[in-house]
Amino acid sequence: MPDPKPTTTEAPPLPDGLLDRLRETLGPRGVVTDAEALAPYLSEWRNRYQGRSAAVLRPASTAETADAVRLCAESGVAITPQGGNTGLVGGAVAEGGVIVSTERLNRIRSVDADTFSMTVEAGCILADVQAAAAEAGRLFPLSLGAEGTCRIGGNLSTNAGGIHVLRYGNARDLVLGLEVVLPDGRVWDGLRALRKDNTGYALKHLFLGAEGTLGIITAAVLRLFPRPAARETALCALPDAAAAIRLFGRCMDAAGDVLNAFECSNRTGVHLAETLVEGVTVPLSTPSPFYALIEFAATGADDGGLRARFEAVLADAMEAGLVTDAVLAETEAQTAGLWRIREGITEAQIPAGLCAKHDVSVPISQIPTFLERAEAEVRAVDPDIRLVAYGHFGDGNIHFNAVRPETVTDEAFRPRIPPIQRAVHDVTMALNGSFSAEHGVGLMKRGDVARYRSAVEVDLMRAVKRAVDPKNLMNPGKVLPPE
Ligand code: FAD
Ligand code: S2G
Ligand code: ZN
Repeated sequence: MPDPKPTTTEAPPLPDGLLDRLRETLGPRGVVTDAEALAPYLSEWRNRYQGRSAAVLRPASTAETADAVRLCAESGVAITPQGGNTGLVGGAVAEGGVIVSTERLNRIRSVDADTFSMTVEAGCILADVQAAAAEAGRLFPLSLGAEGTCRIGGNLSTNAGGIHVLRYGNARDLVLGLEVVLPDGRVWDGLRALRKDNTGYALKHLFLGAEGTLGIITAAVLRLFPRPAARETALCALPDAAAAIRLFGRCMDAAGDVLNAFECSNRTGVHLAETLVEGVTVPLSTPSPFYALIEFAATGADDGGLRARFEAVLADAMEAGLVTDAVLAETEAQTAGLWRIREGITEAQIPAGLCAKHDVSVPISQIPTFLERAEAEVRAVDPDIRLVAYGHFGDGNIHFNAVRPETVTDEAFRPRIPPIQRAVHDVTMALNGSFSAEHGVGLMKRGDVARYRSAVEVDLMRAVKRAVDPKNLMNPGKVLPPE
């Protein structure tokens, strides 16, 4: 359960003289203290937390970032790194100190098509990185609902997932090199575009997924891939989750080399999208208990073979009773319409009302068991909950969101969230799963780290934190449970 919002947005004052020194270093555009200008940096996507900070620093280069961090470290002032502020676990919520926004670190430094790599600064918006790769005839495959706002430093720092993990891996799998400003202001330049480099500890992996608690990522060398020439997308109606898992197996067997996405949803998820979000239309004749949105994509000349392969897989699956209806998009507009349904499920949760959200993963074969057990636990707390179960089933990742009943207010529902989350995470962990598949820990899931990660794991993480950030100034209070 997120920590209660502080009653005041009053930020603790900064030590005398620090702001003047920061303004000298960063220039007038580099330091924001005006309350109105500060507001967007202190809000949080789901409005669950209220940030408090006296200033946002906006360095325009790695050197400026290093100088700012050094000045803060000398004054013992905590730093909250912030990218697009789309994180969903409160990781970018400042609790005092300063915020360092990467928004002005937004240059695409270079694209090396022959090496299948590009070097970008941390403040580049994900959609801009995708576009720059496409311009060079390459693909940067990280893709998620917030891609128009989130920034690549935040993506790497949360080890973001999204819809193509199945084929290309998480954010951490897409990084060749990193540049990081350490908590004492030193710069680690690890910007190497090498796929093979066994020269000591894999330092980049300390910072990938560290949620800003070990340093500020200022640039990265990203892996690029061949751009698919052919892409086919289908929406399938299924009888249940078990059919989805068997269909996934068939897609992997028949077309594992081109399977680009395998997203699922129960009926409630699609129904809420259809009824609450503009522009969502489900082009199937009757509502279905379960749905799969599947994408094939192939590089090389598009001779129609990809579509034929997809049609054969779907026909066999219908024959076997795994798919009861399906639509294979004929045009780009129809493809976009199918993906609009998927995005709409996420968007629908805001107008639908307060919900107990879960971003869990289990071994793929355990998804039906998870859904059954977790639903039983949730219904025991409140039988009328609207249960949305959707997401990246191809990765074993379920966004299992228990939305308040229409007859219950947000306020009346709020106290039911902790027992629901505890029960759902207990079911997840009993199936050898993860209580945070892709969004990270932030502020929100520190209690789960204490409850479910072993003492050895927590000790090891504390040892790393103490070694890299001995003053505990880099995003303090995030990821690790209070000692
Ligand atoms: P922020 O929110 O600004 O920060 C996130 C964390 O990273 C914080 O701890 C912050 O301190 C740290 N950080 C930010 N920049 C840096 C830096 N340069 N160096 C070090 N630390 C830094 N996430 C998924 O994984 N998969 C999804 O499918 C997905 N879908 C989403 C859909 C929507 C509509 C929304 C709103 C969010 C979604 N998210 C998803 C969550 C979120 O978009 C990701 O966590 C994203 O990677 C956060 O990027 P950001 O730039 O907004 O980071
Ligand atoms: C997604 C985002 C938010 C949610 O859309 O895949 O990661 O509903 C999610 O938890
Ligand atoms: Zn997701």
